[in-house]
Amino acid sequence: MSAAPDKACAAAQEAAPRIDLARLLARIEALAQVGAIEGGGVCRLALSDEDRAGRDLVAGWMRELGLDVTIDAIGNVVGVRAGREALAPVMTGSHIDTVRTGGRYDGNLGVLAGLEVIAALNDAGIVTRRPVAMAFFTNEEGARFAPDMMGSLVCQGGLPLDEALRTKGIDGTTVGENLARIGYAGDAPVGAREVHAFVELHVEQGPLLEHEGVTIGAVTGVQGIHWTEFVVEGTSNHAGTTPMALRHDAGIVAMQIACHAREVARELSGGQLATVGHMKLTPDLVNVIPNRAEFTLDLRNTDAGVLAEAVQRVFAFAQAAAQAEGVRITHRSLADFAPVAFDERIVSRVEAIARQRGHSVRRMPSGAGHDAQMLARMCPAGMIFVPSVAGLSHNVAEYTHGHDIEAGAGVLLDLLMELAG
Ligand code: HGY
Ligand code: MN
Ligand code: MN
Repeated sequence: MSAAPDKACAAAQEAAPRIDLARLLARIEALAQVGAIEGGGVCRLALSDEDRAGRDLVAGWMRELGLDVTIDAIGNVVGVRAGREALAPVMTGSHIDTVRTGGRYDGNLGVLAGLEVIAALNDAGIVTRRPVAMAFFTNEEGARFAPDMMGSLVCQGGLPLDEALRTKGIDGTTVGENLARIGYAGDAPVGAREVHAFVELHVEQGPLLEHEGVTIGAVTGVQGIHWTEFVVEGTSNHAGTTPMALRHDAGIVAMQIACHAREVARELSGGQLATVGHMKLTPDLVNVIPNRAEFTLDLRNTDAGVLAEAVQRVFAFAQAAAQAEGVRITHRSLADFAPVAFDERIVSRVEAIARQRGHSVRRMPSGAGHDAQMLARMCPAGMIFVPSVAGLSHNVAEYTHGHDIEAGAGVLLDLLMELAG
């Protein structure tokens, strides 16, 4: 009886897996048609009909590739490719929900590159020792339902499922209602799955890599994120008959706080960031002093101490400004995440593999929040960045060159294979 080919021989027969860029770009293009908006961007707010359509498309691709697909109670969708041994999987993934003026790469690239890695392993007939999983998490953006990274946060145990399901969005409906409405209130328990390691490929969404001409970012961590919703209540009155000294103008206090937040960001060291992205005045009419102002404040910093100081200074100013104008101010936290450091073993492997593949690489923190920062609470996690043209994101003109996508997906492939043995 001829000797069975030994492992080395069998291994030699397996072609080395490779990223098929055309296939990956075709999927990016196809997904970008779901919720497509003027200018080449995408609007797929979490749990919207467009999000459902995107989910159906990607989950269909996952099943076509033979993955065992499960949907958990917060709507996270995970596909697992079996390994030789029934061990905790190595996972990759990101999100496919977008902001209202989203691009086609934010989140989507990480999910579809994960899918491409699965396809490459299938094509090469490779069976890794550990299972390889790929996922898309619910409501990473937090633009409709706060906080951001909601699905991965619930999965990790940082936000109770029932609290997440009760969360009201900017349109007054809840996460639970919408999850059921789009048919993604899954029956798999949240957070039941052990994960051996997690790696997320994502566009940088900032200007650094392009500015320095570097192809790969070995992401060291994610900066702290602090979101607050303020409501200011004053007295509506006639714009033409009310003397300035007698006003209780909710709108001007909101605007003073927004301007002060920018001043604090300028004065503080360490790259403090401040953004007022949403502001709504009531009754929102040209000749009526607003009696209500609602606005959000997004404060971020890689340094937790400086971030805390920024919060303290803006909040103190807000109280004083409200008192001076004789209006009432209340606030509620929408998100409060400390800075996260990724696992040095993952960061250094991203660096080394990028170099082995002949790419320039640099270490850098992430300005944006990502699902990887939540997975980092439960397993070794890290991220791979690729350049964003003109540093644009959360903008329909968001773009990343094909050769950079291929580079990032190649590093992801090698790292996942290494981690999965
Ligand atoms: O806001 C963020 O950083 C992310 O886009 N959710
Ligand atoms: Mn993202
Ligand atoms: Mn985003």
